Amino acid sequence: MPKDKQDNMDDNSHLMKGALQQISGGSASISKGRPGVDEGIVKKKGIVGTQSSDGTSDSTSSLMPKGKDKSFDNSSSSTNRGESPGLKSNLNDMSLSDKSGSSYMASVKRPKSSAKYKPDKWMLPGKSENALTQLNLAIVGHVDSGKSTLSGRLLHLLGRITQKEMHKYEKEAKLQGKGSFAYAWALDESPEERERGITMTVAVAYFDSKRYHVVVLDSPGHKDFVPNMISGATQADAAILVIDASVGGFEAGMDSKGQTREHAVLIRSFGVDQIIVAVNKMDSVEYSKDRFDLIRKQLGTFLRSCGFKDSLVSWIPLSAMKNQNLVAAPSDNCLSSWYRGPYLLNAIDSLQPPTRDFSKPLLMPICDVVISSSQGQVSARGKLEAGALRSGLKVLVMPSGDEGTVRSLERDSQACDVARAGDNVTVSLQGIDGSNVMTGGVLCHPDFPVAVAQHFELKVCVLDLAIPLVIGSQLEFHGHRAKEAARVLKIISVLDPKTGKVIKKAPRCLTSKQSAVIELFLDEPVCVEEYTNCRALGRAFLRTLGKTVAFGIITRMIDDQE
Ligand SMILES: Nc1nc2c(ncn2[C@@H]2O[C@H](COP(=O)(O)OP(=O)(O)OP(=O)(O)O)[C@@H](O)[C@H]2O)c(=O)[nH]1
Ligand SMILES: [Mg+2]
Repeated sequence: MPKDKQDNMDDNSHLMKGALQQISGGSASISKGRPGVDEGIVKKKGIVGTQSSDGTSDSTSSLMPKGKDKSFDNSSSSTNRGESPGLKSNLNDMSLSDKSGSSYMASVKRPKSSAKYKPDKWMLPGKSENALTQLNLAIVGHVDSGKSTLSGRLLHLLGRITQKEMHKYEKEAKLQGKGSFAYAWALDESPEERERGITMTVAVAYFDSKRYHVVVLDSPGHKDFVPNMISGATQADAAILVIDASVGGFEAGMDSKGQTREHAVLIRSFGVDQIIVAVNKMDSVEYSKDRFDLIRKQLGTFLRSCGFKDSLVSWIPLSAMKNQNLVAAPSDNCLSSWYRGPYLLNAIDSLQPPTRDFSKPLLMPICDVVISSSQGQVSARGKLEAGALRSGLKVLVMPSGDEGTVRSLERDSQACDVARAGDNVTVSLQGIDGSNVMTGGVLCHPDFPVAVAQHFELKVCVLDLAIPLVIGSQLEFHGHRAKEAARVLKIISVLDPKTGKVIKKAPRCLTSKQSAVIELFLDEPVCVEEYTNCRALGRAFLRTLGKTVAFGIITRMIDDQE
C-alpha cells in the first residue's frame, strides 16, 4: 500500500470531494473462499478448493436460468441473516456454521486506546526475515471480461497449475461444450459455476512474483454476485480491473448498469488506490492501438472521477486466451509493433508495497467459519488487518465476547507458526463454542475488543438512485464481512462535494450524487470501528434491491444507552 494510504484518514476524501461520476445500478493453491457462509459449499480438491461459500447473491440460485444469462432480474435482494440452516458440506464432516446461534451484545463496546498497547517482539516482522511481501490482489471487472481466464492463465504460466491438471480442465470443459472456459475452470470450481460459465464466489489462489507473494482474489463479475465481490475485494491491497476490449464488450461494462463502473467505484471506496487495468481480449480487435486508446481515454476519465490518481493506474493491453503480454513481452506482431510498456507480471511487481499495522492490537475480520462436527473444531478464515497471531495465543471472538485459544494456523493451505497483519489465514480455535464464531465477526486482542454497534453516523456518497433516500429508508448495510438490515434514522446534513462543508441541515431526502452525513440503525449490532481507528472496519456500503446506492465511512458510533 502506498505511503499515503497508511495513516491519512483522508485517503477516502474523494468520497466527499470532486465530481464523482456515478454508477447505476513464480509459485498456486486455489481455494474458493468466500467470505460468507450461507450456501454451504466447502470443497478442496487438487489445487482448487472452495473454502466456503456464503451464497450471497442478489438473486437466489433457483431464480437463475441455466446457462449463461446476464440479464435476468435481480430484484430478490436478501440479507440472509439467520437463514442459513448450517448446511452440510461435501467435504467429510465439515459443515458451515449457522449464524443464528450467536449471542450479540446490544450496546457499543468501545475499545481501549491502542496507545497503551505494546506489541511483543515476535509480533513484528524481523529484519532478517526474507519472505516476499504478501500482496492481496483483487481481480475485478464486468461479467465475462475474462477475469478467471486471466487468473487461470497466470497460475498455469507461473507453474501453479501443472500441465496435467490443465489437460484435465481442457478435456472436461470441452466435454461440457465449454471449451473456451478451460482456464476459468481452475477458478470456477463448482458445478453450477461451470455449467453456467460464470463465477459466483471469490476464488483465492496464490503465486509468487519477483517481489510479492500474490494472493489472487478472483471475483464474480455478474451483477447478482456483487455482495460476494465486495467481500473479496475488501481484503485487497491492489486490484486488476479486467476490461473486455471486444466491440460491444467494453461498452457493456461502461453502461450505466455495467459492473466495470460499479466495481471501480467499490474498490476505490475500499481504499484500493492502485490498480492495473488489464485490457483483455485484445485478440478480438486485432490488437488495435486505436481501440486500446479509446478504452484508455473513456475509462481513464471515469477512473479519475472515482478518485484514482493517473500515476497509480497502469494500462496493459493483453489477451489471456492467446497468452499475450502476461508474463513476457507480446510475441504477436500486431501488439508488439506499437506496445512497448510492461507486461502484466511486471506491472504487478511495480505496485507499491502495502503498509501494515503490525504494531497495533490484533484485528481479524472473519470471512469464513468452518466447523468440524466430528472433532468439534472451529476454524475462522480472514485477513489480519492489524497485529499478529500464533499458536497458544488467547483471542477474543466478537461480537459474542467469547475467549478462545489459537490451536494452529494455516496460510496458503500450509501450517505456519506466526501470522501478521496482511496475512490471509485459517485460524483453528479451541475452547470455544462454534456457534459463537461467525462470519462478519472479528478476532481481537482480549484487552482491545473491537467495537460492536447498532447505531452510528456515516459520511456517505450517494450513487444513482431511482427513489430518494428518506428517513426510514430500508437498506442493506455492508461493512467488511458484516451484513445487516438497516434503516436511515436521520439525515443530518448535505455536504458540498468539493469542500465537504455543510450546505444544508436536516434535509428531507437525499438524491443521486449527493454527499451527506446520516445516522443508520441496524436490526442487529455488528463489529465496526470508526474509520479513523481502523479503515478496514470503518468502511460501509449501502445496498438495496441488488444495487449499491451509497458508500462511505463510519464517523461516529452512537451508544443509545448513554
Ligand atoms: N477472445 C478472447 N476471449 C477471452 C479472453 N479471455 C477470456 N475470454 C473468454 O471470455 C469468456 C469469459 O471468460 P471468464 O474468464 O469466465 O470471464 P470472467 O470475467 O471470469 O466471468 P465472470 O467471473 O462470470 O464475471 C470465456 O468464453 C473466455 O474464453 C481473451 O483474451 N480473448
Ligand atoms: Mg470468473
